[in-house]
Amino acid sequence: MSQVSILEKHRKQYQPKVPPSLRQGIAKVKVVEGAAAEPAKDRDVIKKSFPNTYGTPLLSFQAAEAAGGEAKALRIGVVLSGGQAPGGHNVIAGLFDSVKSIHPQSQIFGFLGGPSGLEKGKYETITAEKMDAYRNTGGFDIIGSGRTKLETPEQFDRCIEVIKSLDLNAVVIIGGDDSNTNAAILAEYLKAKGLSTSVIGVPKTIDGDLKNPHIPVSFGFDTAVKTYSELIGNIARDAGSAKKYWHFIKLMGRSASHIALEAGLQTRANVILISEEVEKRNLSLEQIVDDIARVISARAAAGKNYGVVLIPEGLIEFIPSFKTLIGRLNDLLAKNEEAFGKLDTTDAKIAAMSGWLESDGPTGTGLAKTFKSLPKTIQLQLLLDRDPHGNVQVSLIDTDALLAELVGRKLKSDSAYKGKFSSQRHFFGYEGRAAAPSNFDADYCYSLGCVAAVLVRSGRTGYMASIRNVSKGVDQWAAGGIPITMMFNMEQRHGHLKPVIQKALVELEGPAFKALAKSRADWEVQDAFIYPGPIQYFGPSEVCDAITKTLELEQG
Ligand code: FBP
Repeated sequence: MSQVSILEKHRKQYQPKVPPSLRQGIAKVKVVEGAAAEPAKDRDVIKKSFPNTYGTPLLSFQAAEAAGGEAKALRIGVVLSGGQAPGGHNVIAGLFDSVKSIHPQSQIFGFLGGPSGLEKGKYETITAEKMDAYRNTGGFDIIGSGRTKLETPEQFDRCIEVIKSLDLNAVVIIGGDDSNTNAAILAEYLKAKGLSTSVIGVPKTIDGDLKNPHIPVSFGFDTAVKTYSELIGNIARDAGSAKKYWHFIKLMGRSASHIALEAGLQTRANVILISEEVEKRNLSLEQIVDDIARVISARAAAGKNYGVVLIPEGLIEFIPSFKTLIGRLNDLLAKNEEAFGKLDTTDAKIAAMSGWLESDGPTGTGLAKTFKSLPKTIQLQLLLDRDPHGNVQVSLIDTDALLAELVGRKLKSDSAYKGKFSSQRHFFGYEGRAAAPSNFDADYCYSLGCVAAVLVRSGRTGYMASIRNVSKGVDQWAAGGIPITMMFNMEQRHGHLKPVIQKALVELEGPAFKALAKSRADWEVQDAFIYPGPIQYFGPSEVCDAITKTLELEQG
């Protein structure tokens, strides 16, 4: 990194705030053990799968009078896993500063390109100079990230070789629900093999779906959603100025609609779709289209041929008929992998899949009908490669274009509609994932890095770093560690029941969705837009340290 912007230059000087228990450095942290923690359900089967790491206590931290523990150097490997999320560099900075503060010979090894770096032993030692260049910056470019899934004994054995060759005290895995699930499996594996190396997870994902009573929010959500809300506000202003376009905006969030919900609350767009609601109400694509067309017609009747529609990225998988279709496509793609791989034209792929669906009996005929009714681009997008976790890559499906097209057709066929409909489409995702972290994420991430260091130092494994009370000022933040197995439940994955961290979807009975449901009708025809503006780093705390509406509503 040779050149930096003026903002980045100033931002590097920012010293993240940490909770009171961490303020005197990690040597002066007292780790207090609470009750043994167990998952809410499926206890027996999870206990059986994790005999060495199940039932460990909840941990909370207190500031100690004097330094405790041995002042020995720690050697820690760190992995950035999955999609970028603002603040990842600060997690490493918190870890780095903490371990150096207890012993100058401590070392942090950054595994390159995500979990595969750990498996292949590709790493870089993080120097003070390198660390300083990345403080309070967005992205994961300090060591890169990747989506390799570490889950087989062979992979774990290769990791063990690397862990032994570097003589690591710990591996810190910074990732989402799947990566933290695999962190717990690795922790169990290492213990079973007699290794004392800790494995600690850190909750990351802009999607906001790694949360529970102990993890109020995953890092990156705050910055990403503020970035999108700024852009949506700008678009709403443009729409209200030009008065000629309907903007269809797809927002990242592979499954859960937390981002769309928060951005909706922040900007008051005219239509805010929430995938979880679509599923609950068993809505079809036609009903969704009809509802958007209803709002467009009502605004046209009020002389407003413009507006903003927010669409969660994962919507398509939550429309019940599509969910079944995608599940069947996954099976058929896996079953016919070789034959499908040999097809070289789009038409051949679509035709082959339609045939396979049709040969599936009456259910298949219905699914084939839905598949054939879709525009070609969407058909092809549904057939694209799955990610290493078996997920459809929803970021590659143009749901915004699909809805704009179908709404356009619907309005054309409606003789009562007298307005003008012209659409613009947008996808906000990648522009938020590597944004410079807000104060909230800068502080939260740096603190999570310090928490991970405390957990390593106290010899814990299979824990996730946790900070609670984050809706209050940093002075009230409470740091600690949560056994990952307590977040588990059993789910079907690739045809097998597996222990995994439950993904936190939008709760329709939760305060954030209820706030949206209460007000959204008022935002349809009125121009009630709010323009949040850009993230601020310098200025009044009310502006710079603001938390998301979701956190405010959920945590009080
Ligand atoms: P994580 O779950 O790994 O944090 O990634 C989330 C995400 O940003 C989703 O919102 C999006 O669907 C996906 O990553 C895109 O993945 P990719 O970077 O592989 O295109």
